[in-house]
Amino acid sequence: METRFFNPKIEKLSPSELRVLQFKKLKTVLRRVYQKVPFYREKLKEAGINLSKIKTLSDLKELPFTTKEDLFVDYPFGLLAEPLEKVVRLHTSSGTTGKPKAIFFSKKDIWAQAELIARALVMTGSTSQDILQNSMTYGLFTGALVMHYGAELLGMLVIPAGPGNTERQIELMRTFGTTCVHMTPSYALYVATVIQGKGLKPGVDIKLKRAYLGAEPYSEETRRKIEEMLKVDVYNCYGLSEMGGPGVAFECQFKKGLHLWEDAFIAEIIDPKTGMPVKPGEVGELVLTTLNRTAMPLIRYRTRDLTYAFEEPCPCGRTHIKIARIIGRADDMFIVRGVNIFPQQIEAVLMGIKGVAQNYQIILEGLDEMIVKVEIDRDFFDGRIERLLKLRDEITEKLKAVIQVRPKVELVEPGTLPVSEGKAKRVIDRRTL
Ligand code: DLL
Repeated sequence: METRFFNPKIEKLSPSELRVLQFKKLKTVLRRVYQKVPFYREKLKEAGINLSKIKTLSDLKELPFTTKEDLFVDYPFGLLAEPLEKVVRLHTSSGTTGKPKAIFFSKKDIWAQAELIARALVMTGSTSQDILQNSMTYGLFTGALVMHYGAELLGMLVIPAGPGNTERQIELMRTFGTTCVHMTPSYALYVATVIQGKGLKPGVDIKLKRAYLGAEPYSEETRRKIEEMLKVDVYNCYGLSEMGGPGVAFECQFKKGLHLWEDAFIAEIIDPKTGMPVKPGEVGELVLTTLNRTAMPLIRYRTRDLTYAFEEPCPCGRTHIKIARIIGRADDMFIVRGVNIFPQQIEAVLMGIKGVAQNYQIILEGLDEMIVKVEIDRDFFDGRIERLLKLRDEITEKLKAVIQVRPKVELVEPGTLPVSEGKAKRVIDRRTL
């Protein structure tokens, strides 16, 4: 694939030029939050920070973190750095506290994020001739609207399908010749299964070229499965509402790590326990500072997402740092019999096993029991019980080898487990511990 750029000047800045740009923007952001956001003024004062002492980018690590809890301190408007008349949009994202996080956008924020998306779409080979079926949820969730604006900025034809009603999704794909879709990976697996079940031929009846999948973690095995089933290139798209939604980091054509736009964010990877930077290439929590956002800038925001950075330059020519696909969220990790487990480890094992269909669920019960319910291909339910038992044993042993805990594996027919159109809920914890 030929490498094209939406904003070549910025995308190809040399690493040293990028650092200069970041530092210049950082100074402006710090000055703004100090003047305009009482919460940050107090926080910086409390930490004894004198902004004139911030002389290089590495001084950033002297500044205090912003946490999800901080978003609720002067809820909902307390972190605004612009007067309300300059704020044009609200998005929310469910928090751990029950109240949703309220994230505000100025006009500038909306178009700045749209540009990050447009860059990413071009980076993966899309052009204004492509037709994007946007099957994320429209509404308070950033997923659909933010992508929508980015795709329109590039000039794509956007079909604002929203999620669900899979029959209609397929109908839209066939009628309008959809070439790209944007959805969650769990929904993409489901749609792929329905397309297969109808006997439709990808490439013939359905002309998809690219699937932009994000909003929840997924494994390389899931990517491969969707690519095979739909005959598409799957690109991973990462983002979070607090940073403007999707488009914070995105895979290029080489699919080896996600470029994180460093003219828009400063990324740090820290040890979640100590708050100190990890060694290059080590896994840690991603911490982001916004450089462009005007309505609600955030300094050293702890995403709770675990990843690592790639050191080597990317053959696509973009200089912006690459992060690995999100390994898990610190919040999603669960502990069974003393072992730390991420749902994604289980997903990676399952999606690599022949016979496993698209859906699974993890149930934690009793004192510390772990049940993994797995949908498997329909032809396994043909009465040959030994074949079923063999598959069950294979799944159990492969899971045990990776997660160190032997789960109880239950095989179920395809279509039995709940399908999520938005983010999948993989773990149900009913333990009585
Ligand atoms: O999920 C924004 C988004 C929409 C990203 C559409 C990509 C596509 P939130 O609802 O605020 O925003 O949830 C953010 O979702 O901190 C991650 O834990 C997780 N997440 C998002 N993208 C990915 C991804 C949107 N590609 C939270 N891989 C983040 C893994 C992801 N996890």
